[in-house]
Amino acid sequence: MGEDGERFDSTDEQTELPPPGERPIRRRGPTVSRRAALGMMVGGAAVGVVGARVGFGSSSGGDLSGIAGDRGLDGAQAEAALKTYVPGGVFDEYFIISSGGHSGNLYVIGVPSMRMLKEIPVFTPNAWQGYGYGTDQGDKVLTEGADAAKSERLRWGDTHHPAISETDGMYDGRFVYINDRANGRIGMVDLRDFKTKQILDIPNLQTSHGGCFVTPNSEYVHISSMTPCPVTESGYAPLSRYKEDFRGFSTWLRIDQETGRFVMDESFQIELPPYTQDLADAGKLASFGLGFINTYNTEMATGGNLHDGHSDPAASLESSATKNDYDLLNIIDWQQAEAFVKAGTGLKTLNGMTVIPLEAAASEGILHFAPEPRNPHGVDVSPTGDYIVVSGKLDPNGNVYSTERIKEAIANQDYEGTDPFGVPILTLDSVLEAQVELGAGPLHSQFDDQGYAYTSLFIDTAVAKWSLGPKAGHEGDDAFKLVETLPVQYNIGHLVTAEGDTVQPAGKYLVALNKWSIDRFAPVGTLHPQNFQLVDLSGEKMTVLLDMPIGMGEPHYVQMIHRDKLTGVIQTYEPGTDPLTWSKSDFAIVAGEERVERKGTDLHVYMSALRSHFTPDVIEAKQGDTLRLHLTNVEQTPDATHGFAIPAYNIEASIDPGEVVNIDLPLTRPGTFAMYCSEFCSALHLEMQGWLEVAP
Ligand code: RUQ
Ligand code: CUA
Repeated sequence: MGEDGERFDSTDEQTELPPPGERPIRRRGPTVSRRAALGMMVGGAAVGVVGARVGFGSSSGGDLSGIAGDRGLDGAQAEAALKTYVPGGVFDEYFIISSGGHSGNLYVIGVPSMRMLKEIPVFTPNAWQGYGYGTDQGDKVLTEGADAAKSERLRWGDTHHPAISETDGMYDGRFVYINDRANGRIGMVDLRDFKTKQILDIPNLQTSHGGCFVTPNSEYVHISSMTPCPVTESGYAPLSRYKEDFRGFSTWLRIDQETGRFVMDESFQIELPPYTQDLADAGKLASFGLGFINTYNTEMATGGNLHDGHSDPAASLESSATKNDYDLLNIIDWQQAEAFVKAGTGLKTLNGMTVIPLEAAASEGILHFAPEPRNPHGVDVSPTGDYIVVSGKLDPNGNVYSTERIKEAIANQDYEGTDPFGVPILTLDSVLEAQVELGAGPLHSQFDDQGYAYTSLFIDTAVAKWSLGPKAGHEGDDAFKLVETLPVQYNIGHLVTAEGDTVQPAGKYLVALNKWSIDRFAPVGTLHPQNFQLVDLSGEKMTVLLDMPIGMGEPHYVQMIHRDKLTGVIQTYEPGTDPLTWSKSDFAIVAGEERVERKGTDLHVYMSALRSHFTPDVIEAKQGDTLRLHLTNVEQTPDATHGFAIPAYNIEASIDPGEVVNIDLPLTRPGTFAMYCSEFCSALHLEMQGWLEVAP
């Protein structure tokens, strides 16, 4: 593992690369032919590493520029190929942890190669990893995280906003949290083994869109409601009582620093008005202790555009939720909230959650509002925490709020009044520092290490690069200025820069998360994949390097973490480990301890898996028994994972080296059923099979 990325750095001084589409290549000095330019570019780049222009020919005997020419690649494309190719055995410099949208899962992708490394099952069963197919790990996590009233067998989610745990405002590579936009849930994945350990169905949240973030020292993971829900006892309230009976919630889940799990008796919610809460972000450094949530539909529209057979477009939710010129940015002081909860008075309990009532949030300085241009989408805090960028689908500006001004305005009670629920609204003038016209449909912003922000423009289908202000090193004319706009393909939603949500982003790479791909890939039916586009930020101008199709679900947000941060990743479990608890399983065995114990109708089978056999490989049971299978992979060789399937009973497990898996299986129908190892583990993998006899 090594110097990938550096080797072909575009800071190479001999070349000046044109944006794609501008030909031929121009160099400082005399114009040269495309092939010659490419040859020199490659040779020049090699100098930095090997110190001489030796050993950089083509292994097949041709010259590299010839290969590029034969493949029809121009200089810029060949350079992009060199900048993104990562040889086998060399590791990518960054990892993207991506939401998976309707797949309900997370993806891990290498940068700059844009190779898919892993799918992590979270809300959706996954046969490969045996998640949700009869094992305690998958079944327990999925069942505990599914509201029984909804459905015990809730087997899908819509993942939107991953949040990596942080220490001192930097990703620390310990845990990642991911919300389920559809069902108001949150999942926790341990980045030691990249497995989901906990799913929480959050009380009082029906849905949750973009409100997921971790505070700078992983004190809390935050998740807010999207659509408000009724807070009546039955859970029902007519829409005519929307204002009275519906509420939103900002949820602060305390993180156990050892396990990454949610500590419910130290978690709380802040009751919010029945607006629609959207994106959110944590304050950091200058704004540490604050949280920001965008809202729209402060009109409290509920729709209803069809009456007695007549449609009334003006009454649609869409038009009635876009009437106000301004919506309201929620500014939450979570330390104040924490202190209020600790004091213990004036709280209420709602469905098991400690809740700070709206009136208390308003009167105790826990919640303030600031006007924001109507129907905003993204809210993003700059690396130093000094600027809060709000962008709105219907407003062409990046709206920059200043932390300093917000604090002053709160101290001076610079209010223009209150909302209908008594929450003080700060005057816009007192808190807004700048508006930067960026283009049509600004959604989300990310940051680099040079004081620039990058904002996605959905309608313009572009990335806008612009400078922040003095607190980010840009003074006078240099401040708050649009610098460059890069077209992307097509209709970008989110975007991410390397370590972009931390106090020290790396810049370097940006990935545009495009909703549409249209003509970028061969058609594969009516629904095209999304398009992740890797953008090089290291040169003078932004350049698109590579397209990556995402053909499973629709990702929303992603985060990009340096590989060096993932220090805790294990290769094998300690012998006999239960991955859910990280402790030694009560059911662990070592080779030689395999046995069958009958306790009434419970048939306990302690089974080992070792290349290339299960012991025992025949299980004799009776109909009516419950098979309690305790399966230990007794290997310690990395990657020596075995599978275990009893297809007739819908069982599929994956047992990693050192892992113990438990399967509880009521044997309801008789038969003699094949069981087999479902992971190609060895030359005699196909011999790794056995029988389950269930006598009538
Ligand atoms: S939101 S495309 Cu689902 Cu994160 Cu803005
Ligand atoms: Cu064990 Cu295949």
